[in-house]
Amino acid sequence: MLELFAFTTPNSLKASIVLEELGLEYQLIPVNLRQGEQKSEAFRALNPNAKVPVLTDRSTETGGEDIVLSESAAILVYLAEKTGQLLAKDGLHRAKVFEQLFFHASGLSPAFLQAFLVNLQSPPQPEAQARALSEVERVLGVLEHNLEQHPYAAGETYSIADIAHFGWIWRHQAIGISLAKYPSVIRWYEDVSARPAVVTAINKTLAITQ
Ligand SMILES: N[C@@H](CCC(=O)N[C@@H](CS)C(=O)NCC(=O)O)C(=O)O
Repeated sequence: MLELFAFTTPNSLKASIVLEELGLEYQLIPVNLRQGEQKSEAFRALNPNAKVPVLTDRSTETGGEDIVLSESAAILVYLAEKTGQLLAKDGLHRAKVFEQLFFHASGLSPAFLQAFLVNLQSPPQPEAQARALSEVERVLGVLEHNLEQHPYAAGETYSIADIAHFGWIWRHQAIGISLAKYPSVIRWYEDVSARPAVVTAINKTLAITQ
């Protein structure tokens, strides 16, 4: 049995999308970040870093050992490998997926998070906002260049790399970014948004706070 501890956030959405794409049954367990539930002792026992998402896998196929996993990229890789989908077993495509996942975790995700946090500051910090947005624009430019070459983030086929990027780009309006300058990103974003699994995951993620 799979459990996903999540909230209405970009990183949670990634985990929900991969579960829906793979057709896996899971229980969605809300962790209310606004009420600080991520800092509770019970949640810290699952993830000492006190952040969502967290996945637990209590499947019999894990040999009786419970798997508890944090970090959205690690969750994507774990579930892709568990099912043999959305990540090539070897070769160049696998390397390209990892290239995108590391770019995501070290570049795109921190840039979006920083811009999101700076936007929440009161009083507003225009200089910090401009600096954060310029880094978001830079990483979007990198993604645009990538998506000009092929339909998906890691090449010709949809993979967990697309799911990783989509999680944050889904929230571009919340940080005041327009995608208008990035036509290939728009083409890709519309394509991924229309996938039934992505629609379901977004609805479930939004429903946590509705
Ligand atoms: N690198 C982590 C980041 C996780 C993360 O930043 N989660 C945010 C929500 S998107 C969170 O739980 N924030 C609560 C907090 O920082 O107190 C991942 O990819 O899973």
